[in-house]
Amino acid sequence: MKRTTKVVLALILVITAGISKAIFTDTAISRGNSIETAEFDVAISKDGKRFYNELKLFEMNNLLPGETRKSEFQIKNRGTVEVKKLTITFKVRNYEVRMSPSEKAVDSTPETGELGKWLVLRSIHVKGKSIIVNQTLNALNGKTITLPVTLQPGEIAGIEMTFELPDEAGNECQTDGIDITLRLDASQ
Ligand SMILES: [Ca+2]
Ligand SMILES: [Ca+2]
Repeated sequence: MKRTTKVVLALILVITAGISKAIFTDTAISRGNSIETAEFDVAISKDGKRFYNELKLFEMNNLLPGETRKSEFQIKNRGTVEVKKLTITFKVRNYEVRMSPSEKAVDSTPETGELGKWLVLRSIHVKGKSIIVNQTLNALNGKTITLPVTLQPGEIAGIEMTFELPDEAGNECQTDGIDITLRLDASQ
């Protein structure tokens, strides 16, 4: 009777020890943890093949009053997160290419171009949406327009801008030039 009790006790101890050992060794290991920030990177392209952080997109020559010209390019989200806000900011510089005889008669500022007073950005088309702008390039100088689109990582979207030199543009902007810098900003 006494032996039986001992055996029972011994068994209980063994079982208890076994459970304790199982709990102590049940360890999950997690090594090499790291936190890295997401990457925001948008790039532009003319042909949709190679994308650049900086790229000249267009050059329009011999523009005449009444003419409409389009500029098309592509933007790619090269980062690792969704771009939820995309803006385009304009910086405009007017210059005189030369003074034509008919221009001289009406333009008293040979150092400053007048094209930006007349040249109008009619609209921006992106991912099936049209943003009606209808502002002169001079009015757009320094302005930021939000494009109502999002870009998933790896996604490419085409952007088309329509410029128009209205019929009323006079001789003062003959042989004038305009230098447009577009900045695209992407954010969460
Ligand atoms: Ca001038
Ligand atoms: Ca001029």
